[in-house]
Amino acid sequence: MQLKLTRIIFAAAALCTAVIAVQAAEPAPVSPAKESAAAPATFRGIGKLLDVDVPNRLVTVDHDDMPSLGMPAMTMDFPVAISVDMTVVRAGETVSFVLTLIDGILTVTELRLLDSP
Ligand SMILES: [Cu+2]
Repeated sequence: MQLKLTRIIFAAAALCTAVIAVQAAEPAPVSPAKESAAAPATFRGIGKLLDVDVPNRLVTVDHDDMPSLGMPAMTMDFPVAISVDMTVVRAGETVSFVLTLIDGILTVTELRLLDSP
C-alpha cells in the first residue's frame, strides 16, 4: 500500500514537472519579438468600402459591429498600411479587413475582397 501511494505521488510529480517544462519551453521562440515590442493589438472586421483613396492611402468603410474593439457598426476612415495593395479593391465592394494599432492609430494591415457589387 505504501509503495503504491509512493508510485502515485511520483507519477503526479513527474506530470507536474512535464507541465512546467512545457510552459518553460513555450515562451522561448517568442522572446526575440517580445524584446522589441509587445505584439500589436489586431482587430478583424467586415465592411463595405465607400471610398478607396489610393494616393492618400485612406479607405472609408461602412463597417459591421466590431465587438473586439467595442465599436458598433459605423462609417469611418482608416489609414492603410504601405504593405497593403489597395488596387485590388474598389468602392462598393465588401471586404474583410484587419486593423492593427500602430502608434495609437487603427491602421488597415489586411484587406481582402469578400463580394463585388
Ligand atoms: Cu468604427
